[in-house]
Amino acid sequence: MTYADGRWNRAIPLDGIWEFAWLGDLELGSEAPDASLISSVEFNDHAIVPACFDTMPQYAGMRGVAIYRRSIPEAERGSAELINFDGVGIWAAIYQGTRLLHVHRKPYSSFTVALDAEGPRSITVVVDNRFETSRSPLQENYFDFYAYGGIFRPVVYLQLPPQHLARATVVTESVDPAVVRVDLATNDVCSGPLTIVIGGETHISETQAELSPSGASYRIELDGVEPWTPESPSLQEFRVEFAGDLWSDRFGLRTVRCKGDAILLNGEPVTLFGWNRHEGHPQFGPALPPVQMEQDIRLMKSAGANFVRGSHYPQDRRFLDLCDALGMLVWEESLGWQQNQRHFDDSDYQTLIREQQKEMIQAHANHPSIIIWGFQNELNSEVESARNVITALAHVTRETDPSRPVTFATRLFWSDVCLDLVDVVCINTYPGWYADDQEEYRPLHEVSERFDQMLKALEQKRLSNKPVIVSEIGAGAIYGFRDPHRGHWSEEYQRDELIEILKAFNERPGIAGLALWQFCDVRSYGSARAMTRPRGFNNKGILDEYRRPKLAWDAVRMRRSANSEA
Ligand code: ADA
Repeated sequence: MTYADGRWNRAIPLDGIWEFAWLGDLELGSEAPDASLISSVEFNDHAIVPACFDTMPQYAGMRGVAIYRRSIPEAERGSAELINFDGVGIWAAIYQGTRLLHVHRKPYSSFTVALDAEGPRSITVVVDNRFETSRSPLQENYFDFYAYGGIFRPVVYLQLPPQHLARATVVTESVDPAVVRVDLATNDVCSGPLTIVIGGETHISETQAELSPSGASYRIELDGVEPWTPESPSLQEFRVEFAGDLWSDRFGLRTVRCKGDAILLNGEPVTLFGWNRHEGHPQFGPALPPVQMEQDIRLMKSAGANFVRGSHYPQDRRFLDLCDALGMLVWEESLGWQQNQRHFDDSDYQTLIREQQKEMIQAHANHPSIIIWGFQNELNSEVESARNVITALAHVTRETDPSRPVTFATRLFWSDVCLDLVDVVCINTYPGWYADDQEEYRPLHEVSERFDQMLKALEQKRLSNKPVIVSEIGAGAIYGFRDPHRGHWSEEYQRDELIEILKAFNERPGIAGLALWQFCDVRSYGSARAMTRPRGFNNKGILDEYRRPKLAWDAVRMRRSANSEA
């Protein structure tokens, strides 16, 4: 659960320059460092938060332990003090002074720690970016995206009444008539006056309401509220005042449902087109400046996109805010990449991914841009045991938020045994790149053939009654490598393949969505696996890592903008 959303009126940012020390290959074992180690650290340097320590020139590419420290504001007596971290990787231990408050094992998850009012006014964070499956099993070395270390998303300090709102979520029940449900939960059983204000109008006013951690719901009919759409992303302000506490946030009036093979946005079928996007930049890793996030969204929109898949982890809340404001539909998913039986049998891992899924949904439920919840990209879903994993995750997802469809992306459309368990069938496929025929030069004909095979497989599996998204497809190209032979890695081949992909998609209107792989090049494996990744980057970006367009960009832009105008 995150307390920072809706708390901007009471949040004090802790971003800026923190004290820092590099502890390198310090042995951590299975426990967080004890007080004596924390108190003996000599903070001999400084580091920026939010940022990745392994993008600092002297630690670039290194794995090990880093430690951060800074002071925290003074509190009024009797208040609850919390610190929210929006994203830290890979493993972290949080201390007030030298007292351990929390061990964090879920990279990219937002989490909140409670402070001790009597404790010292400083916070210390130990961060380890080494791969260690017993301490930090969610992110592994074999993933095809670089695992950065550091406090790479914002940190905020909050001072709240001791009994306070823990969540305030607005769910659209219907767009016309406009009806929403406001779900409230507190940290503790608590009673007091309650007011719910939407768009400046007071809708609920009770002199003595009782709220608890298990929650209460209020149904509210609204008048004259514009629905949220990508074309007209109209946001509504809401405010909840309860027993001296205040929560203010935004929501959008919009519904999303699956009906047959269509995805309905506000009751109308929507065709999704856009990109998979990693939070990545060669100099900042995932700690992108917000202006880069904004540019990314504007770039995608300029090329005709209405959709982005936040591959492959919970997103930075500022990116989601921007998607809300600029009108971009989002698929958000918890962290996962090609998990297999080893992970299915690991109860610690299974608990952590379910927690991350639930926390991601609770933290981001008010973002109208999010229309799909996903998890476990390309897990080994051809084995029966994967069904348990997906059933459990789909259950957590639907229980936490029944208002959005659920999915996972498969790469095994013929042999997959789990697709019936989710609402949207999502297929990652690389015809013409990871080609069927490894001997053929420029096997571009595989693209339309693969689309047909996919649809045939779904028909045979009796899945044609679900919406289908081609959730990854693309080809690699090295920026600037132009070649008259137009073969693999040339910008020409990527462009030719992208043209085939768009053609195949346009010719099959029954496919509900297409997410190209990928928006821009991103740093990949930090191991010898990089052999298959020239420069150590996944080069399937249609922009390079600095967002410079490859040849394919204009080809996509011209075809898709023309298509959206048609
Ligand atoms: C998979 C995976 C992506 C990326 C892609 C590729 O489909 O989901 O994260 O690794 O392959 O580039 O090969």
